[in-house]
Order: sequence, then structure tokens, then C-alpha cells
Amino acid sequence: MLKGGVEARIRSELEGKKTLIFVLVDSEVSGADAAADLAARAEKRGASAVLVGGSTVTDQAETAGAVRSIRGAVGIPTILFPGNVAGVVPGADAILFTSLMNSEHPHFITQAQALGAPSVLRYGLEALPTAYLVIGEGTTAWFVGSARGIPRDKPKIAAAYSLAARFLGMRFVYLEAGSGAAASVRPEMVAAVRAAFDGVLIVGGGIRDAATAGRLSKAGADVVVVGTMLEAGRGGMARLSAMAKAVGGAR
Ligand code: 1GP
Repeated sequence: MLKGGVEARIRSELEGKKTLIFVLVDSEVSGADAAADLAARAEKRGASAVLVGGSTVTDQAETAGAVRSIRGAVGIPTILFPGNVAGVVPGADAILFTSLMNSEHPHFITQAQALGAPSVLRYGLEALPTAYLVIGEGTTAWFVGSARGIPRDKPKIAAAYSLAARFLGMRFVYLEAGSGAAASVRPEMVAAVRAAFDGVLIVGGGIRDAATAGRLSKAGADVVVVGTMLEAGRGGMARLSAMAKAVGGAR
């Protein structure tokens, strides 16, 4: 892939007015072969990218192995989604270079970024500057990232953070309800952020069915991320196909 090619590819897919689906592969749960198999099946069902990472990933060799296997198995971009410095490994096409803007701990806002940046450069990873906003409480991302979760019913707060992200030059916002969350981010919040932020709007956490993905798409999500849903084997893949249909039309 060309340097800078991942963001360009995402933006050009979005010009077709579609909401894209990214799948999150947790290398610690599945192992390299299973991760590659899952990614390949997800690509066939319409996924536009594979995210590799998560809040609790600490084994760099395992993550690098998963990235290698996935990259050999799919044509769509493989994008790192690090929860900490250990999530920066070689071999991927790009990295969601996130700042957890509503963390209470500077480590997750700028310090892990400073510690990881030299490796991003050395590995030639395309950095996608991303404001990572944790919505609600009680999830792993919330706990591990020392987040002061934005209340689920306060869309204006999420919109204000997203506007700040835009003024800071970030080109991606990721609204994170947390992996396995009981409910996704609300469409009202997505709509408020959409009105404030002109970059790529990613929404994830607790999205398990086509109807939910469809509502988030209509509200203005550019990308929906699914992870836990795919762990349900064949049923998960069938749901992914239905989801691709629900969000794949013009908005
Ligand atoms: C987590 O948004 C992702 O970062 C995916 O969440 O596992 O709930 O699909 P789920």
C-alpha cells in the first residue's frame, strides 16, 4: 500500500456515501491463525479494515504475529488499535494514533504517545491522528484508560471534545462505548458529534445487530467497529453480512 494510502483509501470509500465496517480482532483471544481466518471471512462479508489491539494487549510478539498472519490473509488494511505502548508493533499498514482525551491520567493523553512515537516512525506505520473518547462507565477501556466517561446522555459534551479535536488537527474521532458494552453509543450523540466534526467519525462498542448499525449510520457514523459479535462463530458472520447491507446504502 502507498505511504499515506490507508487514510486516502478510507476517505475515498466514504465518498461513495457509505458507512464502513471495521472488525476488531483481539489477538489475545484468538491467536494468529484464528485471527487471520476471522479477518478473511470478515473481508468477504464487506469489512473495510481490520483493527488489531485492545485495552489489555501486552504481548508484543503475539500481536506482531497476528498482524503478520492477518496481513497475509486479507487485501483490506490492517490497522493497529493500541491501548498502550505495547500495542505498537511492526508490520501493519497504519495505526490509530489515539489520544484518550477524556482520560484523567496524562499517560493516556500524551505520554504513551510520546513513548510509542519513535517506534511508529521506525516501523513506517501510517499514523491516523485520532481523538479517542470513552463514553459511559464500567467497561475495560474505561477502567484501563482511567477515563472519566462522558455520560451517555450528554451529546453536547462529546461534541465539544470533538470540536476541540478538530481544532487540534485530529482527523479521526472514535466514540467508544467499550468492547462488550450493554448498549452502543446513542444515535443522538453521534449526530451531535457529526455536526461538530468534519473528519472521519468512528463509533464502536456494543454494536451487535444490523438495526443498531443502521441507526448509527443514519446519525452520521462514517465507520462502525464490531468485535465481540464476531466471536459468536457462524452466527456472527451472518450478522456481519446483514450489517453490511444495512449500512452499505447511500446515506
Ligand atoms: C471496542 O469498539 C470496539 O473498541 C468493539 O466493541 O467488542 O462491543 O464490538 P465490541
